[in-house]
Amino acid sequence: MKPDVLQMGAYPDWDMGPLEARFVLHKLHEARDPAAFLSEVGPKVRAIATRGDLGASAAIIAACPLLELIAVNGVGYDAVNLDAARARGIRVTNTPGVLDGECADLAVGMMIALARGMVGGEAWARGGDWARKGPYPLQRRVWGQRAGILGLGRIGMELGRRLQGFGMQISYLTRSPKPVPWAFVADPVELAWGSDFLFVTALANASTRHIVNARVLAALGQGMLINISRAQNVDELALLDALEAGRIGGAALDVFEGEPAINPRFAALGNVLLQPHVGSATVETRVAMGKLMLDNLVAHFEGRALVTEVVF
Ligand code: 8YV
Repeated sequence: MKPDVLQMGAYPDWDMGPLEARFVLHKLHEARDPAAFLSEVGPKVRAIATRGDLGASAAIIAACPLLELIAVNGVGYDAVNLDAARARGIRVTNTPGVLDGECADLAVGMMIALARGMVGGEAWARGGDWARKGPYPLQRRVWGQRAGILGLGRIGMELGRRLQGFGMQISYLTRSPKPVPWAFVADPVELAWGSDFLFVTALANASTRHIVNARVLAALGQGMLINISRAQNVDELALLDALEAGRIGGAALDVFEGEPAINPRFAALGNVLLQPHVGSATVETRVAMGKLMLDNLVAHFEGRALVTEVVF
């Protein structure tokens, strides 16, 4: 008999065939009345298949008394209520390793696009009145500048390697120094103080909540912030205040509080580059993420070791 799995959100088409071949999927995201749907299917659910952005709340976990596994299609598991999972011995898997290069690429692209004003430059060239307007305003240099990486996990490492190619002077903050040729800094304010570009790549948990706060932004000054991690790592209201007042050089953001409904104050700003949470969003990487989530689900129900279990 196929195990019953609660599906929290949509997956690409290529994931659905293999998932449906092995599991009975209950699609919460397609339910007209999610609460009624959950009370009907919850009692038979043995696994939850979710995404980094959707996770699994305490209420969802409580609605599934037979739950054994929460499989996240995503590296971030901050939206999974780990306390609720721990209390019932429910295991959690994620998809680390297969999206590092993608997220690092996006961070580099965002840095260059923001610093060089590429979005405005595109409109300048496309708009038809370049001849009348004259040369595009001068922008900011990237190569050789100082980069700070807040969170030197797998994605932060990939990012650092790329930034080396731009001859940047790299500092990083992480729990303890790592064997890398970059400068370890223990304090986020100090990291921001020494950065022209401050990248946030840390996983999100209670200890990193608002790690980029008003003081860090003040230390960054006319430097630029690039966040490809989770919105909660940045005090978004402090960031909006700093951007509106021109107190920081700019921000490139892939993640937002309450996304996909983002604070409308962002749309009015000229010193930001906004992306719709697309760090891992390439065909190649999403194929690999889908396969890794499936491999974890299958391993669990075949009684084999999980491929990428979250230890919490
Ligand atoms: C997406 C992500 O949110 O990996 C993560 O943590 O944030 C993303 O890749 C999503 O989980 C993709 O399915």
